Amino acid sequence: MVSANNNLSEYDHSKAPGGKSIRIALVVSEWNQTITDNLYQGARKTLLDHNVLAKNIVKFDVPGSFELIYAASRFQTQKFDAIIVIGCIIQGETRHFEFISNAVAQGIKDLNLKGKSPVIFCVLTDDNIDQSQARSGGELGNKGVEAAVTALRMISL
Ligand code: DLZ
Repeated sequence: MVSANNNLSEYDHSKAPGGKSIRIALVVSEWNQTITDNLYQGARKTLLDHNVLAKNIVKFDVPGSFELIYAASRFQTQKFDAIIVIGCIIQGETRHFEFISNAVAQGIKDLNLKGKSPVIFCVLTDDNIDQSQARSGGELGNKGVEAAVTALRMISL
């Protein structure tokens, strides 16, 4: 996770294998799109840097983070080595934040328990947009980069 104490955006490249045969699906939520697009760009560039072929990186947009679960489950039934779900949920005035955040985390965890292919959690859950910007290419790195590295490491399992 990106934090002041553990910023994986500055990672050891040798710990993340890559390869031309790897296929990865990136599912991207359109809510808070400037943030999710930065996360996506960070993830995509990192995969390319690790020799994943552009044609093997598939992007699919969904309306909001809640929809990441269903879309990821569909990609799990296809031949993808890993799926990265990208979203940004920002605290509002109602309890919607808790419902969406918990549902997405539980849903993605459930997909991972199926063991078909790893689903990497790249969903920011922040108090405000400043925190999201800091973690999507700002002073605390880019969680999309971390998600890509995590995907490559899990594929090598
Ligand atoms: C409805 C909603 C709200 C209030 N906030 C967010 C958010 O901050 N981030 C996000 O990704 N999605 C949000 N959504 C949309 C839900 O994820 C979902 O798309 C709708 O409830 C429709 O199922």
